[in-house]
Amino acid sequence: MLGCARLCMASAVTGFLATYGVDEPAGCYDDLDECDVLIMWGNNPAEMHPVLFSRVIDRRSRGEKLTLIDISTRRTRTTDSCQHYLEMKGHGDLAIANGIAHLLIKNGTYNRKFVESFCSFKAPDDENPNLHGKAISFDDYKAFLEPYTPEYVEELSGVPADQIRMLGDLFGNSDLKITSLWCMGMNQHMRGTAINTMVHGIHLLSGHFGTPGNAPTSLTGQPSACGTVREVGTLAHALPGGRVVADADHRQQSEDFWNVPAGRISATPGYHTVKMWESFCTPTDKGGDIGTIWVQVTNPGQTLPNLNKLFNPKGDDKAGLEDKFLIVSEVYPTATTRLADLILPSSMWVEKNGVVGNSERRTQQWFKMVDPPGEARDDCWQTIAVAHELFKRGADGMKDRDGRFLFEVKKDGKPVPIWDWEHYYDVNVDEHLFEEYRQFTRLKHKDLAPYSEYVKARGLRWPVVETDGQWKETQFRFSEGFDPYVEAGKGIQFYHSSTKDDRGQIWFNPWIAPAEVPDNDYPFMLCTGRVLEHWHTGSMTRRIPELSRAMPGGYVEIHAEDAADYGLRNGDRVRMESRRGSLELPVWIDGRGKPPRGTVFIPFFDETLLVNDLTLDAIDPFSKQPDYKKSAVRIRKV
Ligand SMILES: Nc1nc2c(c(=O)[nH]1)N[C@H]1C(S)=C(S)[C@@H](COP(=O)(O)OP(=O)(O)OC[C@H]3O[C@@H](n4cnc5c(=O)[nH]c(N)nc54)[C@H](O)[C@@H]3O)O[C@H]1N2
Ligand SMILES: Nc1nc2c(c(=O)[nH]1)N[C@H]1C(S)=C(S)[C@@H](COP(=O)(O)OP(=O)(O)OC[C@H]3O[C@@H](n4cnc5c(=O)[nH]c(N)nc54)[C@H](O)[C@@H]3O)O[C@H]1N2
Ligand SMILES: [Mo]
Repeated sequence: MLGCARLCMASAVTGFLATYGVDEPAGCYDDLDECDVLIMWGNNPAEMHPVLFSRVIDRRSRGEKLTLIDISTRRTRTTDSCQHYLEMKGHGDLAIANGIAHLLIKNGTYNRKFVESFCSFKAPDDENPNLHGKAISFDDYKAFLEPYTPEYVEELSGVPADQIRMLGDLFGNSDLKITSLWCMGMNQHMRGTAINTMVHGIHLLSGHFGTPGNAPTSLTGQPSACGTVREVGTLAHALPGGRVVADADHRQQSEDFWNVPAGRISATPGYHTVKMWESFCTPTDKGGDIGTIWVQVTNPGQTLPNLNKLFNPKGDDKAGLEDKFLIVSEVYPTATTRLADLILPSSMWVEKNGVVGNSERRTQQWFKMVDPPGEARDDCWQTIAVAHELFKRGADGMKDRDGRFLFEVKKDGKPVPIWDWEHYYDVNVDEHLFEEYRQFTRLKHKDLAPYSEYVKARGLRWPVVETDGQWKETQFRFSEGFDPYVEAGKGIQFYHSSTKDDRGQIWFNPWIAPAEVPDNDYPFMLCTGRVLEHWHTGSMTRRIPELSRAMPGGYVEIHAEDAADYGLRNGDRVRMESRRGSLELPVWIDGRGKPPRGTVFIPFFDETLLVNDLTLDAIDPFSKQPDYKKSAVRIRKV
């Protein structure tokens, strides 16, 4: 079964694990109300997190002084609101982060007390590559950073040395409160884990951490990517509550909570998303050992990288795929339902109960508002109904330790036939699932309150701990006075530290070039992403007439001088070609976004113009997340 988290938040997860030993941000949205400086590291919140961004812009309208800095590979609507625009090349962020650390150390403006009390240093272990790398000393760290002078950083990143010095001065000023935000620019990155750790690292090194307004905050893309993916453990290697399948204790704890026989959970992690699809799209006799995939709430036929390799095999490679079976639960016809063998119509969010968890650790609950149309059914019901059908046929996997149906739910002591749609809403299935899951949350101090508290509170940030009969949420994790799990007198305590000494890890990682860079054959760098009007693949938003009229179809943004070189005017059609595929699109010069010379941008919402025919499927070695932001392409006028 598949969701899309690997394509979105995997590098953020590995970045948190490598830094703090536990996933998810320490800060919260209150930081946006408190900070003096807000740095966007290659994300475009004016379009992608517009509600949150308006909270920042409102402060300005009220006359508050706030410095906004956009570090980006192209001008966006976010740039328009920022005092500083630092235009970098792809992967320039690796050099910039090292440049800031270099200056903090060289100028003696790093926070020595914070570092000595709460941090250790790490570098990649080249002999035995692993997420936790190897310990290094402060002197090693200093030596590694030595080459990253502002001038060298300018050479690597394209950002002028003076602007690197400006960042160094800001981080070196302990009177300022600095919040960093990032999203896909840093996660969809061949060194996504590395750059995530490095931005955490400069906040730790400078001590801009753990007080309101001082926070390195990874924004989630999918509104519930924290809750329904990371916390509940739906990545292939994960189990709920921060557990992993590779750990025998974690498997046993999960088997106990679920009351399933010991040994039920396989010790071998499942395939990560890209590998899973490669296997599904490879004939069984050629090693493609996945025969069936059930897709819910994602549209991989449009959103996976390098689609041609997966879904449009040529000649011989096509044979042998006849026995593969694709099940898709969807609300609308999409690029993926077109590939499906079986389509299951699904209810949408307002048509069912739900619980989500957002970027700031806030868990929220809602009740169904309208009935689903026709034969559309809740995804959760579909899962339970299929599980019950398997149970009826005697499948062991659908039985618990006592031989009962895995998803048995009782009311007044009697099981309710929730697999029968007529009875699904006789009980609140969500509440039962939530209470079962709640037991899992304590291991990593991500404690949740009982379901009924969320009905009352409309959202609480974990850890939520009961004190004096009150369920209290946590604004700032690891920080004394806020986080109930920090021991008195500690100040800051990274209580899940990977080095088991309450310390966070400050990483050195070298700059490296992107997996594919422009050359004579493919002279342009292609970045892909989103627009305000559409949600990802546009399956929902393109059906809304106002949005569709405002942003009707795909296009390629190109710099005016590059356009002139190719004799292109606005609206002219071009053929964009990469080593993997080609696509014909209209050009947009000085449009919504403005890519610098030598780069182009294509949004991915238009299912008639699949930009993922062009994108590269290179992945980060630890997070396995693809880099959709850097593919080499060429342009032909048609
Ligand atoms: N309206 C709307 N809002 C959305 C979504 C939507 O589809 N529509 N999707 C949601 C989801 S799931 C997500 S993931 C977010 C995405 O939100 P964002 O990450 O803000 O948006 P993208 O358009 O994916 O990313 C574009 C940015 O990547 C940066 N970039 C390119 N290369 C690099 C690099 O090497 N390093 C760095 N640091 N940056 C680089 C560019 O500067 C560019 O601004 O938006 C969420 N919000
Ligand atoms: N080129 C390129 N590709 C990318 C990215 C990029 O930046 N560039 N970004 C990547 C990222 S960060 C993300 S998050 C992914 C997003 O990739 P996807 O998750 O594949 O994209 P969505 O359009 O959000 O797909 C969700 C689908 O679920 C359906 N749906 C909505 N509600 C329900 C429901 O309740 N039940 C069911 N069963 N279906 C429902 C919608 O109609 C929609 O088709 O794309 C990734 N792909
Ligand atoms: Mo995403």
